[in-house]
Amino acid sequence: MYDIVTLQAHILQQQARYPDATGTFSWILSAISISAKMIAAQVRRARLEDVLGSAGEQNVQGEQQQKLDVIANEILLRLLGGREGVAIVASEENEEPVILRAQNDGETRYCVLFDPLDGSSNLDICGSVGTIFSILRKDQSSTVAEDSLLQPGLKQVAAGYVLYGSSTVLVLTIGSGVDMFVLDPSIGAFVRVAQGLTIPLRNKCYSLNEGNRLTLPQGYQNYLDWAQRSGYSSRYVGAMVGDVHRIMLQGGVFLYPPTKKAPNGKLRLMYEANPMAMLVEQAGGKALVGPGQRILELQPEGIHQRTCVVLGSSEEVDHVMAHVAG
Ligand code: AHM
Ligand code: MG
Repeated sequence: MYDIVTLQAHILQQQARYPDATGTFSWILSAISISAKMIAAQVRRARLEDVLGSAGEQNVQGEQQQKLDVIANEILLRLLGGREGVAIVASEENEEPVILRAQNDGETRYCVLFDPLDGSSNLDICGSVGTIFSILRKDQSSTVAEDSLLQPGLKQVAAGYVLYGSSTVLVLTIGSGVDMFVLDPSIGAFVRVAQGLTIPLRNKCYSLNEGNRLTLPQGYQNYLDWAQRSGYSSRYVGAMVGDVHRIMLQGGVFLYPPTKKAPNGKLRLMYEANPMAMLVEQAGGKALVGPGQRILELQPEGIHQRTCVVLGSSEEVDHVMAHVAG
């Protein structure tokens, strides 16, 4: 017989390892878990409720917002806003961070950053979408709220994603390994299905938007030539959460290099690259911007900053970098 451990029980078990813990942090994770269930329910009913398609507005990146993007964003803002331990919330969908409790009153408070519905163009075709989140400790010394968000990914206290796929999966790290939970809709709880996930060291599979191939820097084109000659497969969901989840379980490499359209890369450092990099490294993989340059070491300069991303199985990332370094 094995124990059935819900996400809530798992969080309490982790909290018990720190005798001084006040529960503030656990309470924030519980808000994320409830948000994930609410968003999952909306995603399942999207076509029935007619919340597919564009909301007619552009987000701060100049992209069309989907109606469900807006709904998912509001769910997270409302749930996290109600938690005393949250100082600042920053979302890919909002130009400015939402400052909830910014006074430096000595209380330990946290900043939560998220991409509420990543890969939302997959919604209309019933494909995978996800939520990505990152938690930082608020820097008590900073007087300007945005400054306390601009910490390198290495400072993240926790990171995770929720994949709304054929089942709803939550993958979480709080800095010591990666655990995976699946939502059991019959009881409304996330149940732990794996502890200490490790990414396979190698898998001959790459994941990128190959339509951009001709505008990639030469090193990436050379890598693709090499991979294709070496019998690699190509897999691309078009939603980072879906692609990274496959790599977490089966290995391979995910790339979003600079392109002509997006010369600094398309993915956002704070909402996408940093949390995924923490998860990948915690699972024994690598997450780099370029040769020898970890995503987690980048000093952010703006909350919506973009970056090049190469992450996944350690040996597969090395193969890419060997070609990029040329
Ligand atoms: P989004 O946050 O606007 O949904 O964009 C991020 C998504 C990632 O999930 C995915 O990996 C990438 O954009 C796909 O981009 P492309 O369509 O250029 O391949
Ligand atoms: Mg996104």
